[in-house]
Amino acid sequence: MKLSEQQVAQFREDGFLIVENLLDEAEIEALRQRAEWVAGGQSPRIPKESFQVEPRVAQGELQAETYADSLRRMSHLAFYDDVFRVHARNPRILDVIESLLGPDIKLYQDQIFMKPPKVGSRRSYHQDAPLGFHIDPPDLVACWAALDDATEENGCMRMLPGTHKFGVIDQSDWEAYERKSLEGVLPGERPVVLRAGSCSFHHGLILHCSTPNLSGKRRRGYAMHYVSARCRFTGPPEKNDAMLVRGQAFPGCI
Ligand SMILES: O=C(O)CCC(=O)C(=O)O
Repeated sequence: MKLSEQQVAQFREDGFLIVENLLDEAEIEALRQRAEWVAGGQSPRIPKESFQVEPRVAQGELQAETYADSLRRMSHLAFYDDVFRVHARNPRILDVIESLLGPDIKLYQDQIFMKPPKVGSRRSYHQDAPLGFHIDPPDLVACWAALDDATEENGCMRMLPGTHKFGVIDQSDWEAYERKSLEGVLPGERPVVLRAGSCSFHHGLILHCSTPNLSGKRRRGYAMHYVSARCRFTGPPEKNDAMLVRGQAFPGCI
């Protein structure tokens, strides 16, 4: 399932790439059921810090029908739970990542963005790599797997192709993109519409956002942030719990 040269070239040009139907129905269903179980508070292993409630629910402005439908995201699941760990090591995903990052790969973090119906909020424009990843160089690629169909109505991600070539930009520039985006569709902006089971892969420096879920349908997406195991880790060593998922680790690196 390695990418073709053309797909790699497209990723290098645009900063993202869609691979349709990468996961089969059984894999998606196993992830959905496990996500439901975890969101229902039934896993004794996943700590409460892994759960983030939608801000407007937390502030009492909105109510969700269930706790699961109040959640914005659940993080670091593959580090505690076998079903998510199997997904993190899925050879079809890792083949794609290897085509983009090389043979030595670690999982840095993973998050299910729950985007519940009516309640799921916007994620403003940002780049991933500067958000506390502490790696040099920022060789980071995210695999975002659609657990439900992701549409413009239920708040799919939106990418600004080519912006990964800017390098790390100032957060005030992210905010400028965000302000303009709230006024209307930005020039070149592309909605990442995906059928459940399809995955998008995005570069750690591409500018992207996701819109609120205005629909009555869920939009869960499982984002795995992979890094090259050859990156230097620039944070405190005790914060480095990245998990080797393919190839080898190197001394002094993440
Ligand atoms: O799923 C979302 O709403 C946001 C995802 C995102 O920003 C990411 O995976 O980097």
